[in-house]
Parts: sequence; structure tokens; C-alpha cells
Amino acid sequence: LRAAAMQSVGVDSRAIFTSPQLKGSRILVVDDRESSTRHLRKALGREVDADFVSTAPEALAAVETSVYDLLIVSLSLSGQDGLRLCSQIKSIDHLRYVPILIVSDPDESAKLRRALDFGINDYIVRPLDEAELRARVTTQLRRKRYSDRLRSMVTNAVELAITDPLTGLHNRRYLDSHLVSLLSRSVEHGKPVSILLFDIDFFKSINDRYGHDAGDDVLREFSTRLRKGVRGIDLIVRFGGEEFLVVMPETAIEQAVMIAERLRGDVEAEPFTTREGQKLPVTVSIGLSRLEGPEDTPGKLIKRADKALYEAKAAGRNRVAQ
Ligand code: GH3
Ligand code: MG
Ligand code: MG
Ligand code: MG
Repeated sequence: LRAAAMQSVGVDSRAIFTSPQLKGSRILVVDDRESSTRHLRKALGREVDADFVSTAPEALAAVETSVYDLLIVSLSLSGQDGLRLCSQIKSIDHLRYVPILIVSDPDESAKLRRALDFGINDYIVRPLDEAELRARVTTQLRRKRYSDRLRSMVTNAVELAITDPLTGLHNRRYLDSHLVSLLSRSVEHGKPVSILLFDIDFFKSINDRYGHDAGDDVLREFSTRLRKGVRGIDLIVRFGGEEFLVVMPETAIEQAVMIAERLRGDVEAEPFTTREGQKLPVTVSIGLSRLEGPEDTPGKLIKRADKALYEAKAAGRNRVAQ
């Protein structure tokens, strides 16, 4: 068994804790039997950053205050059940990805099966074989590193896919899923939703006259002004080139018109500043729509705002229409 375990990790067991990828890994050991603890301490060696506690409450307190990469838990904790501790730990959200390695006695196989059932990652049976323990610990730490990296890659990829790189705002891809759930929640609770669609006036001529970089500066400043001008619960999206959309939950259309009018007035009143220090006069047209009822969809809602925006443009720009 030991040979097989060593082979599966493919390393010399003594070298594992000095492996640069595993340096800095933190382990929490929960065991109340002195001989067992002594054994674990010796097997893990000095290079490992391990904390030792002997009761379930101490363990729960430790995982609250420190971050661990692996928990080694004795299944036969006296007084409390090691099994119950494991299930408690697995139900704590931020510990969901922390592996648990069980140390059990040979006569605990029924308990062990239950522990495996609710997701412990590996186990080792007493009497502890040091090399086997190190091999199992290393495997868990490696897996943890790998899955942490994978998870953060996925998170970053998702973040990238729903973010506009110029302004850091959410993009249209995010808008759709956000609106679908917001509209159904709002219909269910009888709450209003308003949306504001912004289109900067004659933006093409800003680009033509001052250059594309100056145009980018205007877009960035516009997004900053929107961020400052609306509530935290409002969603701001870069909808297109020089088009922005704000979703306002729990906002009746009359309130939304007032907000839109204020934002429009602020844009008109205060020229934008480019990176070269030029001051550019900018105006914006805004079209509004509101959630009409259970049959409404994100597509229809946006279409009505777009129609209103078109009317604002046709009526002379620098105005709000619904
Ligand atoms: P209108 O008042 O009718 O909205 O006129 P407009 O010139 O703003 O409208 P149009 O849609 O014709 O032009 C939008 C311009 O926005 C065209 C495009 O080159 C420019 N644009 C789109 N995305 C970007 C960007 O990321 N940076 C810059 N600098 N310009 C952009
Ligand atoms: Mg446009
Ligand atoms: Mg246009
Ligand atoms: Mg425009």
C-alpha cells in the first residue's frame, strides 16, 4: 500500500514539504490523543506550518480565524464526534474547498464509510505510517493548489467575459442575465423597474475633432460620472460604443426621469477633461422605459428605451424622453 501511495505521488516523501509549490501550505490537525498527535507532528516534520488543536470547538474557532489548505481530523475524537466535526466543517461556505484527511482506528470502518459519504477527501488508518501519511498529505495539498488555480482561472475568465475593458463597467453579455432575474423578481414582488439608455450626442465628431484617444477619455469620464450619479444597487452597463444603460430596481418612471434629467444637466454643465487637459463640451440624450408587467421581457424593455432615445435625438438631442 505504501509503495503504491508513493508511486501515485511520484516523489520522495522527504522532499515533499520542501517542494516550492507546497511551501507555505497550512495544515490544521484536530486530534486529542497524545500519542497520535506526537506521531503526526513527527511525520509532518518541521517544514510544515501546522496548528494542533484537540477539540471540535477549538477546531471551529481555528478555521474561523485562519486559512488552512488541509485539515487532518481524528475520527475518534473523544467527547465529540470527529464525524460530526467533519460534516460541520463541510457545511461552512468558505471551507467547502479545504480537503479533509481523516485519521481513523482500524475498528472505525462504519464511521469511515459515512465520512466518505459526505465528502471527506482521504483517510489513513492507525498505526500511522509516516511515509504514507506524508504521501497522502502531499497529494491533498497538490490537488488543493491545482483546484484553487483552476477555480481562480475560471473566475477570471468569467469576469473578463462580462466586463468592458475600457470603462471597467459590465457589458451587454452580463446585462441580459441580470435583467432576466431582476424582472421576474420585480414582477413577483410588485416592484417597479426603470431603465435609462444613454447615447452621447455627436460623438463621432468628438473623435473626428479631438482624436480617438480623447474620445476614449470622454467615455471613461462618462462612466465615472454615471457611477457617482446613481445608487449602488443600480446596474451600469456599457451597452455599445458610446451608449450606456442603467437599470434601476425599485424605481418608478417619474423618479427615473428626474434622475435622468439631473445626469443630463450635469453632463451639459461641466465640460469633460481629456488626458491632454483639453476641456470638451459634451451632451447626452437619454431614453427611458419601465417594466410594464409579467409579459414584459428584457428585449422589449430595451426596445422601448431605444425608441424613446430615438425620439430624444429627433427632437434635437441633449434631452430626456420616455
Ligand atoms: P448621435 O448624436 O446621433 O448619437 O451621433 P453620434 O456621432 O454619437 O453617433 P454615431 O453612432 O454615428 O457615432 C458613434 C461613434 O462612436 C462612432 C464610433 O467610431 C465611436 N466609437 C464607438 N466605440 C468607441 C470607442 O470605444 N472609443 C472611441 N473613441 N470611439 C468609439
Ligand atoms: Mg450611438
Ligand atoms: Mg448613433
Ligand atoms: Mg451618439
